[in-house]
Amino acid sequence: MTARIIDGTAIAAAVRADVARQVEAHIAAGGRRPHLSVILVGDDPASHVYVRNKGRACEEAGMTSETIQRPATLTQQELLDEVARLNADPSVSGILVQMPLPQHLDELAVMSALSPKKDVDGLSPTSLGLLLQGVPAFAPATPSGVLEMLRREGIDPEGQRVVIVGRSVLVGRPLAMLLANKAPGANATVTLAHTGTRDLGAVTREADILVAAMGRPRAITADMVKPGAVVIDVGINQIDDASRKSGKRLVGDVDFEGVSAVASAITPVPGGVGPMTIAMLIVNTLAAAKGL
Ligand code: L34
Repeated sequence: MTARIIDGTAIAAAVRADVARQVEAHIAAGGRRPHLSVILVGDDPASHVYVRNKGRACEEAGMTSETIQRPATLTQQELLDEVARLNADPSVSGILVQMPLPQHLDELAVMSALSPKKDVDGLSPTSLGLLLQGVPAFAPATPSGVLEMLRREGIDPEGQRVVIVGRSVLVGRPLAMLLANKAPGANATVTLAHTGTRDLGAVTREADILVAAMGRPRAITADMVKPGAVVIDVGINQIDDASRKSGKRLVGDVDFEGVSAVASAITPVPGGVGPMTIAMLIVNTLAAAKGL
């Protein structure tokens, strides 16, 4: 079998086009133009690329955005003050603090400081708590991007066995909650595996839908995948590649070449889940502007 490639770039473009239409309708109805404020601390090159892509997606969807860049030497108090200022600014619809933060900053304290009404990233304890309760609030962008991608591809997780490898707060944990929800496009039987799982291959081979999100380059190999499974690769890892001009290239947590020969459908890296993350961020930003 040769897997169908799920085109995240195209699906994300369709989502963003839908948002752009809804933004114009919202403004035509007298609403305020949505505005996203992104806080970017330090000079991690990958974070700069992602944040630039987020700003561009806002503009293309008819939203405004600003990136507040601060040096890695920023203090915890300065960061909390910045968040408080944005919380209080009525022209700001949504706030995102790009992760990871430099070591000396407390990510949980920062996420806790976000107004739940502006937490378009869905990472505050309130948003994550509501997600655990099964109450609709802002869901984190990468997990909701995975669900939206499956929905638009006609892959229904209902009743299926989903194995997620990776338990991060950004992806694995919230994705497990979303997929286990008794809701259309979810209602799956979810296993949350991780780097401590004994005989990981035996667990992943149970999956009808396998999600790789543990941040280990090409760790999911063909022998770990049930023939015909759908494979969603959330990983983004930079590896050395002497054949490239840059000397580097991006790979996922899945060995794409090998697994493509076994799976029925697979997401590529780049061009898979990454663009969906950005598309769902602007979905959430519009919802925040509407006061949802
Ligand atoms: N607060 N921090 C917060 N929210 C998030 O949702 C994120 N994430 C993750 C890292 N930190 C965060 C992102 O924005 C990962 N992430 C993200 C966003 C976009 C892309 C990748 C990761 C993306 O656009 N990926 C492109 C390739 C980009 C490149 O050339 O490097 C892709 O096609 O996969």
